[in-house]
Amino acid sequence: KPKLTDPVTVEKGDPGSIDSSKSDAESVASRISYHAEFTPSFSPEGFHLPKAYFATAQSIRDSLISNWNATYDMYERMNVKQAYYLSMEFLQGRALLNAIGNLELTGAYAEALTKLGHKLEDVVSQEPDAALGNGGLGRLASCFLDSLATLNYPAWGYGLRYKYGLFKQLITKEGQEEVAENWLQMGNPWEIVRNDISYPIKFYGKVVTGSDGKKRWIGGQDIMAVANDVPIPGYKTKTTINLRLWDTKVPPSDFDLSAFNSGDHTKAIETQADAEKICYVLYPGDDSLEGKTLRLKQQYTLCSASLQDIIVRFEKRSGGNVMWKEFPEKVAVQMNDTHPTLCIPELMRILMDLKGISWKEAWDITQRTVAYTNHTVLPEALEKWSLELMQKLLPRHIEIIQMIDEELVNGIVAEFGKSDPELLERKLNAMRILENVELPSSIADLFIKPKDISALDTTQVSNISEEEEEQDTIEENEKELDLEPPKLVRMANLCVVGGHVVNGVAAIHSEIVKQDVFNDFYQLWPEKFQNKTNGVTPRRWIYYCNPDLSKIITKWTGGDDWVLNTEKLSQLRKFADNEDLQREWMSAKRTNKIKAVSYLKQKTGYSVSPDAMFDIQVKRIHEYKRQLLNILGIIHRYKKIKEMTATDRKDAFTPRVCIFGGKAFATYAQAKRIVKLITDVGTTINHDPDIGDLLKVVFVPDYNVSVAELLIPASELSQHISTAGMEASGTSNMKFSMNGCVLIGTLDGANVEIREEVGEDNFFLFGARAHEIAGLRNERAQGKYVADPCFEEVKEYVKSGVFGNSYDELMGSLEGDEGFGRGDYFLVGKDFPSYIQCQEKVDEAYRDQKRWTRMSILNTAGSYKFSSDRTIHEYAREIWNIQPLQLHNAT
Ligand code: B1N
Repeated sequence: KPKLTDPVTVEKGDPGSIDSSKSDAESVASRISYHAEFTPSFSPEGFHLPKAYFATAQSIRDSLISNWNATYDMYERMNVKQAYYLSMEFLQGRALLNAIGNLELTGAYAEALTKLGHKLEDVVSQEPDAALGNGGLGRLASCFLDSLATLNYPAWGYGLRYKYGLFKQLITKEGQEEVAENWLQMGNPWEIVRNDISYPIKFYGKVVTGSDGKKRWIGGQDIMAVANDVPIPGYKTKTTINLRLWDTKVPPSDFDLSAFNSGDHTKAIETQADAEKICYVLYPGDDSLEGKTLRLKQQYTLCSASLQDIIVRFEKRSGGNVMWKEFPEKVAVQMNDTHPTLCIPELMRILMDLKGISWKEAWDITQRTVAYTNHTVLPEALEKWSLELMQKLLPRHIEIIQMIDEELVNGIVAEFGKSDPELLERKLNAMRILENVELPSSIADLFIKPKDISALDTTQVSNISEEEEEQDTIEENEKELDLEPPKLVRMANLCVVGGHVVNGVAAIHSEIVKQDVFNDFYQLWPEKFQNKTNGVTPRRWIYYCNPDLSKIITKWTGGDDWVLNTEKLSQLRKFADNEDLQREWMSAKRTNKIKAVSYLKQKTGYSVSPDAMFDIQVKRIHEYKRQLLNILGIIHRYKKIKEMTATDRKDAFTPRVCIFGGKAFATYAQAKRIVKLITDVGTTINHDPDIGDLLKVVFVPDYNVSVAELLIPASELSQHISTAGMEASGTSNMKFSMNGCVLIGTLDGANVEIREEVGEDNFFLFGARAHEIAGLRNERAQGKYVADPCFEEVKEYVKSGVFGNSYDELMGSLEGDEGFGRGDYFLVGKDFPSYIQCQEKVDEAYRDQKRWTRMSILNTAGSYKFSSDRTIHEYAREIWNIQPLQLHNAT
């Protein structure tokens, strides 16, 4: 590979050559050379790969900017309704190949770069991943942008421009280590800073009431949010939408020159650092007060800057005649989970305090504008903010939230009446936005606690049980120690109350949202609740990442229009047993496996055989996703192999390469132990001479979008094995299925719908069902659970120290409630026997390669529903009410 110093020379760039309308290789080469010379990010000599990447990106950026401008002009002219997707995360990955492909310039660029001494694939792999997200939620936002642009919907994304994205993961002998990911170090050719688009953002301060009765929020800390635009090109369309990312700065007047001049340099730059650090890192750990404040500042910055921007645009497009009640006819705001909940009180504040609109009208506008997507039912992930912290940081917003809560309380009382105080109390506890906050006294008087009765009526005292007495003492002690339960703001409840639609992200998840998490709200407002099953973009997740398979699909479905109309994929069904297709299909998979083999060798040092089955589980490491079940299954397999003679082994087991990848949250100790166990098991098994190619275990470090693009096409079996009811949807399951990979999984999230589409025979199902989980946990807690002997054996094996001595805590969590025991909350032991049995069926199916290839083809054929194009059409029609609007390609 050329190094930075290799002097590949190019002809001088010609300023006259940057006309981006010509798409022949010669013109493209000339534009690249021009940028190498005139938009320097590097010193003038040489045309090494990093420079080639920059010049190439800059040349394509020119085309994107002119399409972006044309798209924006059209929206301005037509004044159409626009949707805005607000998200704290966008997991964009690389942009270059996608942009070149969407503009249909792949051939010209490949040829141009060859002329200039490089290969297109080497150039595109220079790009660092834009990892402004943690996992599925952020990647979904990016898939949505791709579909919005491709389908010509007038829509934008709004997010934050984090300086450091998701950390880089190193795998050492100690397990996972985190290193800062400085993705902007070499500059980012895809962002266009808009120094003329910035908005003031305020924190702290106080609220005063003016003589006109109007509330004003004054004092405190003032910063600026500055727009950075990332153009998002649609596929085979001129439409280029916008991802606007906010960066934070101090207002220009805030630099303390006198402090600097008098030698206090630190003080002078302090205010600057204080503003800039808001956008330093994605999701800073929030277990310290400082961390919490920073995260809340991030959320507010996103909401306030985006809404100010949206409102300025609305006012401008209204000309001199602003009709606020028409705002929801021009603007739809989608909140990606609860992280942008502050949109609700912020929109209320702007409308009332700055635009002089009444509470009633502002509330009506707000409700009709915003909608909320729920992405998780895990109680610990449902955001609650300390009321005290919010009161300090956002005093006006808390007043508004208190008003909303009060109106809600009145509404609940009106709905359920006061005749059944117990029912009313239950409803209020479930639905209120504020938690542990007193009710207005007119309502609070209805609920007299038993304790209070005892104080009034001494004859009742003897009826109080010992337990109750104990509880009373605890409560009294807490009061004495001032340990009142913390006052909290429940963001999800605020979203449900403040938005006009609440949606889950897969059919089963949306049912859980209705029947369980928000059941009281569902009973009150059933019409608010919807399902929008997630999807992924077929451009990135088949067409660009799997060119060999794409060619085959194009050939057998009679054209490449499946890239836009994935329904066409279902035509593959009728050829599932065709020998020619099967041969081509297997050969494409093998090519992809061979690429992965060399990547694995380079990243982990392990050599694996492309003849073995590639069995992959890649996703964030979390106990509910049960990477532990997978690795314990592997250990079971290893033990069984060891117990057999060399010939028996070969007959009993299908050779497998078990690949893991994924990051554990830096402070999630149990997840980190799982990573360590996987790598330790790999060290033992991969060096065991008895095993050879029959079993290999590899942990791929630093899993990200680009690694996924390499591994998914190479995968044959993929694991989606969460405890039923806990994975809201999953989206990698869709990507694997599209790429002809067979799934093993539980009836959870989108697995349910994937299995329906690809057919039961083409999905390996095991494990307990969602409705059984609570009962199973109860049984366990009551000691009624009968342990599976194989599972106990595997646990003991790990505890015996074969893979190292640090696993007492991890294995202990799978046991009762003593010591490290956590009662196996995720039911790994319960599902273990059915998982092992199911894996035996997988082995058997794989031995018959014709049968397996048929299953593989039927997975791709059945995956058409999981295109994010389908999902976006549903959001557009059923939530946002927006229409496509297309530029003529000739303009
Ligand atoms: O959102 C994805 C789903 O496919 C996954 O099943 C779901 O787990 C994921 C707090 C989250 N839910 N909640 C989050 C992310 C960041 C954070 O700070 C919660 N991510 C999901 C897309 O629908």
